[in-house]
Amino acid sequence: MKPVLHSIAGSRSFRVLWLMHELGELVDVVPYQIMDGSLQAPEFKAISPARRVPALEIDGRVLHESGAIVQYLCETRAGHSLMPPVGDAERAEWLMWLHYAETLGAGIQNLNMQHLFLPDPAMRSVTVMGIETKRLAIALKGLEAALEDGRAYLLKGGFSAADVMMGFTLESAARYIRFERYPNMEAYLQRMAARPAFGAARAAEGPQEFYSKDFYDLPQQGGKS
Ligand SMILES: N[C@@H](CCC(=O)N[C@@H](CS)C(=O)NCC(=O)O)C(=O)O
Repeated sequence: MKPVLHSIAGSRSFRVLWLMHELGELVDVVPYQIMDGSLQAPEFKAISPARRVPALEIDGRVLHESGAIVQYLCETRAGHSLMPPVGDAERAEWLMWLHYAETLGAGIQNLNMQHLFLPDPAMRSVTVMGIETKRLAIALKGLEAALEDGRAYLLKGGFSAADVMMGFTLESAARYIRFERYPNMEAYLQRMAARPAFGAARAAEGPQEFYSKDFYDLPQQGGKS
């Protein structure tokens, strides 16, 4: 049976979809939306207790947490070089970047809540938005510094699933942080987006529906962004 990915276009589920395209593994996509209540359906709760995407039905089990799914796919699929094996010199670094993508993801999620999902702009805290933007910029600076030595991917050994975790995340980060200040990261992101599997996964997931602007400036205190 083909795996089934519970997905929101433009969300972390893209990591799984992209990785499955890198692996050449077919998958059916069940689409959801953040604001239409579909994540609150009882059937979905049984699949994802936090009512988040991605969730993946595969190999007779149901998995949630994008990082865990990415690692599971790397561990259970053969014939790829997307994960350094246990004992490899780059294994620890691979794990570190895999999870660093979620440090960025948490910051982006907080900004999404403030900029996009609060029902009334008066509910926003411009102070919190400013702090979260700064914290995201600091975490991105760490990535920019790591790419300073000219490496094309997170690991010197080449493209890996850590890049899949990070590549999607950087696309979302660019809605809140101007990448002109981060030339290494900008080139890295373009390198990710040029991969055939990235393009194929993007076509398979369809258009995202929650960002309506390319870039979201911090609002003025009491104003709109
Ligand atoms: N750490 C989890 C986070 C999952 C997550 O928060 N997904 C978001 C989409 S990117 C979601 O489903 N949000 C729906 C909500 O918060 O109601 C993962 O990496 O899978």
